[in-house]
Amino acid sequence: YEIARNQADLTVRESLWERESIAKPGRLLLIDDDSLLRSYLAEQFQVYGYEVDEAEDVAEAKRKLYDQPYDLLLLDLMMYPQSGYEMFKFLKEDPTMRWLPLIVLSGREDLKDKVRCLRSGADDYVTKPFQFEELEARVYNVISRARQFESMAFRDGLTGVFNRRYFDHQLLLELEWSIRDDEAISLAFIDIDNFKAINDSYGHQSGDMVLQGLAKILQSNLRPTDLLARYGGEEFVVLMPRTEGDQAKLVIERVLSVVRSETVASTTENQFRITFSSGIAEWRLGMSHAEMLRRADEAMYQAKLEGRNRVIC
Ligand code: GH3
Ligand code: MG
Ligand code: MG
Ligand code: MG
Repeated sequence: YEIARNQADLTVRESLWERESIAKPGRLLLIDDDSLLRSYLAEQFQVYGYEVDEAEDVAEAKRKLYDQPYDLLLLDLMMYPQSGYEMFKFLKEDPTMRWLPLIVLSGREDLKDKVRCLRSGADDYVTKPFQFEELEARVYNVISRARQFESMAFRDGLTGVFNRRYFDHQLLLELEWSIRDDEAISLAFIDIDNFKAINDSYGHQSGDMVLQGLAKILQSNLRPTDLLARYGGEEFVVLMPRTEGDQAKLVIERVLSVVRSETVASTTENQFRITFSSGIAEWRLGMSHAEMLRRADEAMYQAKLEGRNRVIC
């Protein structure tokens, strides 16, 4: 495995990470019974900025997978006592690991093996001996595509904030964590006031721009730990961990005063200003996630009834 590292190329890649502030190219799990090869690969990938973990057999790989998340698995086929094919079965059965990126790195050059692995869900198949630069480029591509796909599946296409599916999933987790740590958590429903009028008077495209503009203002005025999502047409939700109801009300009121004072979107002819109404629900003992959503929604309707452009807890 003596492969000269291309220093120039590496420098380019390193400065790319810094410029784009991509934290790490990825966390890899190397599954191979050949300890020499594992240490060689670990060292090389680390030079390229990857975090690397090793497993010497399928059983150890399974343990590590339950322990922490990985961006990609590099899998050997010929291993003892279980072959790499056992890994495919294991991954397929667990919905959280079904789509884990995987590249087979094997000495087997049979067409049958290659096809079988690709059909079982491998993203790529590289035969030994290999050139490290080529392997790294393939690993990099597979991880980038997986990240791209993930961000598309969890984000709202118009505004770029999280979508409802992701929010619902995250709400369950965050509630569990708050209950376990005995901490407060609050949820805000935000609904634009008289939004239909913008669509009716200026067209759907202007309406879309307003939604994008509001999403931007919300995102930049919330804390990094707050979870913002577009929940419906002109409805956004914000989940605020470690935040009590009154604090959450202050946060959303502050955001509302920013929204009130700014132009959320503009065309050559028009500048759009909006307000919103918001309802807050603080989690209470025994409350389900559905009830929390319902309460925030009810409070939001109360805000509409009381004249809009306000926050009710
Ligand atoms: P209220 O203050 O009571 O909330 O009044 P409203 O007009 O905001 O509420 P209503 O529910 O009557 O109207 C919401 C409108 O949002 C209707 C729908 O056409 C529009 N809408 C929903 N999704 C989108 C979208 O993606 N783009 C645009 N431009 N409009 C959307
Ligand atoms: Mg082997
Ligand atoms: Mg609405
Ligand atoms: Mg509305």
